[in-house]
Amino acid sequence: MSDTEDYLSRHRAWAGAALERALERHAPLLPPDLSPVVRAGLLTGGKRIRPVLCAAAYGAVADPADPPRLDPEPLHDIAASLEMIHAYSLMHDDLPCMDDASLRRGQPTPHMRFGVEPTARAAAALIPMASLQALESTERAGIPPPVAGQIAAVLLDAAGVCGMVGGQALDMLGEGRALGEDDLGRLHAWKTGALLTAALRMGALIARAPKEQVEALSAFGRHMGLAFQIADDVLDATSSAEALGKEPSDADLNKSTYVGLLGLEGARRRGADVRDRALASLEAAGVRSPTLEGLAGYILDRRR
Ligand code: GRG
Repeated sequence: MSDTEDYLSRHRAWAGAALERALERHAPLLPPDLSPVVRAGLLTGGKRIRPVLCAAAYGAVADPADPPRLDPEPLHDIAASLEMIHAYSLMHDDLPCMDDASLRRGQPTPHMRFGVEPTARAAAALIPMASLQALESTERAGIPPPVAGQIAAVLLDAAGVCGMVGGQALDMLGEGRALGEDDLGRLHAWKTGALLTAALRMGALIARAPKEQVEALSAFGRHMGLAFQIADDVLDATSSAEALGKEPSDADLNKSTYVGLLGLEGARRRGADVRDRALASLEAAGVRSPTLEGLAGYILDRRR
């Protein structure tokens, strides 16, 4: 196991624990029939890359003395809000009216287990739950209200119409059409890149890093968001549904991909180039983080 894989498996454990805490806090708000559906969407596997990136960004720029370093638990609770938005998006994305997916993370998708209507409601319930999680956990962490508001706004902005929801709309409009590189870039910058960028930006804001470092980590996130998607397209073209734990594939859905646009080798080269640009953004701002460097390598070379 590489150092980064080892790092990720340890860090996945705290992300899971933070999601359990979030469920305990928010469960009383849920109609009883939705609790198991939310639980399945949140806690069935997943790489947890978004909360891990958030905590890694915090670790890269937090000053040990000023402000006093956060205890791990409040930091993890804030980071969990990203995974809650991500989980809702996967539940909705897999519904029959969208990608109609039967397999995700190696398991039947929530709507296959619990039905379409409860899954649609459970996923929708996760949106306000994630928003409250971001606001309440920043408050519990003692982050001053203006910064806490900024952190929550970063999350919700990334989830919104110029972020994930907007990217999903472009994705659906693009099905069956051959998109050029500009259109494909915009689609993925919104659909996938925005939330990954938010993870890094939130980590930097929690650390109350200087503006230059906040922007450098955000630029790292934007580049790595694109690298993440290119790696996804390469995996989709070279791996099986069984190995990836998800179906249908992009080809089944008639979607434009970087492999379709640039060829397999071209897509791999582009991914490496974008990763290098991500690392250069950190270097230019003097941010030294072996953890983020390792995660950048993992994002490109992962197997699922
Ligand atoms: C109604 C237009 C409209 C939108 C609703 C459904 C939705 C909002 C957004 C979908 C966004 C989406 C599915 C983005 C996919 C991003 C992505 C690359 C997912 C896979 O992420 P991983 O690999 O998954 O991190 P794991 O399973 O590891 O968590």
